[in-house]
Amino acid sequence: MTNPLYDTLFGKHQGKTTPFLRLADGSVITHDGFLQTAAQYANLLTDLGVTAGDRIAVQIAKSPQALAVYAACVQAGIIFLPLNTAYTADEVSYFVENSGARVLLCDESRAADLAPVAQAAKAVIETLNEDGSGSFSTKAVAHPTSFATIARSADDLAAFLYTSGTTGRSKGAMLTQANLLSNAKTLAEAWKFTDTDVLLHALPIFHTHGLFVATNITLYAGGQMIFLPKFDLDSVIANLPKATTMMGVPTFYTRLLDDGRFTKDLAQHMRLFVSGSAPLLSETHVSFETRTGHRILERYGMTETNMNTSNPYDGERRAGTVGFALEGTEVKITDAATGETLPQGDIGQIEVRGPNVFKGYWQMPEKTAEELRDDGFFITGDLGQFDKDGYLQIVGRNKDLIISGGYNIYPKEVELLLDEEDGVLESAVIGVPHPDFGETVVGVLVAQAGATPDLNAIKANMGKSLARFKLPQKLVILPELPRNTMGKVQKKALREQFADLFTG
Ligand code: MLC
Ligand code: AMP
Repeated sequence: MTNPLYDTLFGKHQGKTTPFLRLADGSVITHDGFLQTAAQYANLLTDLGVTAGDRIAVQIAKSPQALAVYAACVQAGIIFLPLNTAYTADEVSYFVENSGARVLLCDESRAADLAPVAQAAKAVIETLNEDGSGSFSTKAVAHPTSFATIARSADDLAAFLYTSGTTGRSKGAMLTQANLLSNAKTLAEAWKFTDTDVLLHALPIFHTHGLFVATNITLYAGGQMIFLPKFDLDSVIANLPKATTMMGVPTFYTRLLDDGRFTKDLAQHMRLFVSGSAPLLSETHVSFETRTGHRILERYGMTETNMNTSNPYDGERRAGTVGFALEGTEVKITDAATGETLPQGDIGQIEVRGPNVFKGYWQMPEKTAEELRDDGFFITGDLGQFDKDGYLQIVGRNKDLIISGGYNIYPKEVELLLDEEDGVLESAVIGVPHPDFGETVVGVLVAQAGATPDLNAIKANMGKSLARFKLPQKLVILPELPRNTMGKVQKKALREQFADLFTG
């Protein structure tokens, strides 16, 4: 194969006039139509001077054209760097600079804001809007609808996905063609995807879940996707009867269960519901089965590793667990201090190894060495245990991380900004239970002597540089932060103190 990822996911569909994407307005994009757009984009990118191994940063709304940019990158050997649309110019600036992206693709409405970012990083800026318009597509139509696929090997890089670090600096996880391909094949087989499947796709496509899990599996199997711009309850309920499978974060499933229109009849013909990216509460699992007769299949993964474990397709899908290691992937529970494997039943850090595990963090050899062992095991930062039947349970995190509605927030990044605010002496940012998002962000402040910090002004100011989903939903002032004898802030005590803030 000249380009394993392109040939396996995209190339094999060339010439097929069967549907690939079904849009909310009822229109259909065929496999071949999609690939022709992708080829025009690949030609345009080449014209812009982007060559194999270069990066392009992409902060655009979900659309068929946005997905075609991913396909174009794979075909041209360009490293695809998708970014959350909620990121501010400050945040985007870091990713563009750090990755050395040659092109920054954004929505027209953001172009004025992001032009200085692109200029500072010597990147070309182009626009692509949700409706497919923009400077990028206008230029692309003049290009041929075929492109000579650039040869790549399985070990070549296909994508950078940035994941925040405990120190506040984001790390670019380097994913190879083999990482993505092995996971697509393993998951498609484990979950029995075929070309008759129609996946209801309501996830964003700038993260592993919506981009690699949902999309790559569908492409691998040759199925179709009902491609919705975002998770909108009315739209999901209207489209569910046309689908066979759905993937989502737990918030998708709790929102569906909160709606009376979501009935057994509506879900009757569905083959599979998959949940991941955040813990699915056992009670959600049980309520879902009671309402629909379906047991949600929960799996476990992360940006650096794609998917690691899954509950079985056939056999018991056990609530509160993420199942077994996927084919070809090893999972072990180790002692954080010694790295030794622990006996069954003990709680320890989860480590994984396999063809799905990334190559390292872009230009961060020390960070890579801290988390990726020489023998190939990746230290996930999650804590878990195997139950007596070998199902993996995730019991907590060894990393200071909040997961809200499936988005990750690293407290350190928020604390650094909070500490800069007027009248703030110090701060601690914690995650507390939230009925919709699972967890949400709370900022605990200590005021400088004699100061009375203006909490509304602080929130407004932080919103200028921080994506809205990372902003504390509540700020509280305490006389001091609880600390242990070593002086370390006791976040556990704070989490307990504020546990009922949104659920009480
Ligand atoms: C939106 N908002 C959130 C939020 N999403 N706040 C906290 N957490 C979130 N996840 C805020 C917005 O900033 C806005 O705030 C308000 O909520 C309304 O925005 P919205 O866009 O209308 O929200 P909504 O459409 O309801 O989005 C919620 C959601 C979405 C759950 C549907 O967040 C979502 O699609 N999440 C999926 C994330 C995902 O794909 N994760 C996979 C990561 S990969 P304001 O202040 O402006 O009103 C990974 C690996 C793996 O983890 O294992 O899969
Ligand atoms: P990300 O860095 O966005 O890829 O997020 C990965 C993290 O999400 C993992 O390290 C876990 O902490 C969490 N995660 C993913 N899937 C699950 C799951 N099924 N249950 C609990 N946590 C999960």
